[in-house]
Amino acid sequence: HAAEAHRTDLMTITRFVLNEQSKHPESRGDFTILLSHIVLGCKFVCSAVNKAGLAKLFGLAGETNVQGEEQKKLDVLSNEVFVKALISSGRTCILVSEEDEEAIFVEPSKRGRYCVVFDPLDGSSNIDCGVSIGTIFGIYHMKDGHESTLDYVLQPGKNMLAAGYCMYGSSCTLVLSTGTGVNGFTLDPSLGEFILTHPDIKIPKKGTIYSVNEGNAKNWDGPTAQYVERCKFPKDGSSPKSLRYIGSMVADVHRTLLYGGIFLYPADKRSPNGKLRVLYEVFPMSFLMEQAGGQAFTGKQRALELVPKKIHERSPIFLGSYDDVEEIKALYAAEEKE
Ligand code: P6P
Repeated sequence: HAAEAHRTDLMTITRFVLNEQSKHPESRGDFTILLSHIVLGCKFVCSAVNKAGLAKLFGLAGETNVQGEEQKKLDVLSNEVFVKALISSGRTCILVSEEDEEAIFVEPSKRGRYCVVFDPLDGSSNIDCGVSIGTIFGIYHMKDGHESTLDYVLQPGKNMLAAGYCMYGSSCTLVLSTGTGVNGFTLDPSLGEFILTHPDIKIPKKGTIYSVNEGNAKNWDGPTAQYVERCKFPKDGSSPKSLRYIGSMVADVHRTLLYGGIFLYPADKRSPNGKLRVLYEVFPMSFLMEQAGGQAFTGKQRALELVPKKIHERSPIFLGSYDDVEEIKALYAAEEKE
């Protein structure tokens, strides 16, 4: 009967968010409306990404498609979809996108109380070889009645109300936290609905996988080099960790969240702040990791304590299983003392 009940009692992401909303009687449902527009964007990008390969096959891509229209690059298309969906929700005031140099200030008639920071299609360089890619987003709440200024998005990640990602891979999976744990939803294309498939995700306390681009090893600082060395040649006689690196953040983080282990994008001599962007890569993934019982560290501090000064600022990041991140924190602390 339980299986039967499960099949007929479909917990869609919309129902799930409404349940969450009912815990806040004062809520006017604005957040639910905002999320439903983000979900709409994810559904659209999912279908566009899945068709992209096909388009390439029939040579529709390149410059023009059969209608003779300019074939937009997927990340540009995805960005337009999310910007339009977020503005049309009437619940946003500032948008920061990886694709736009400047922040978007929503016109007063459509302005709401939320600021959304997002990477519409992270890892898009991987599309042509079929590697999973994704949308990453974070949501800040803006105090009522203030003029929209950049200060509302240059906040530490711990002030985020919600964060999540949608991974476009063998299935379309949306992982979301609104501050009370992490839940995963899988798109059922026949229903066009995201169904709760991973309730209350908790990351294993310690993992057996490390995930880093070993090609940058020459440029790593001491603690990172030491940590990776330990992963490969453990001193305590334990077995070496496995290396898994996809090179698409959403895919690497999703595997880390479900299987455990640590994902590293360290600083190196060429890029002292690493490569990943604070607002719409580091913060949302760090928020999710902490909500799932893991942690996230920049090499200097808890990632969510960082206060960005610029909207496209970068930071080194070490995130994943609590104990694994604890180990690299100790190495950085020891270097601090020297
Ligand atoms: P590297 C993809 O380009 C991306 O922004 C992230 O999705 C990914 O984690 C990282 O860069 C990979 O960078 O230098 O290892 O190729």
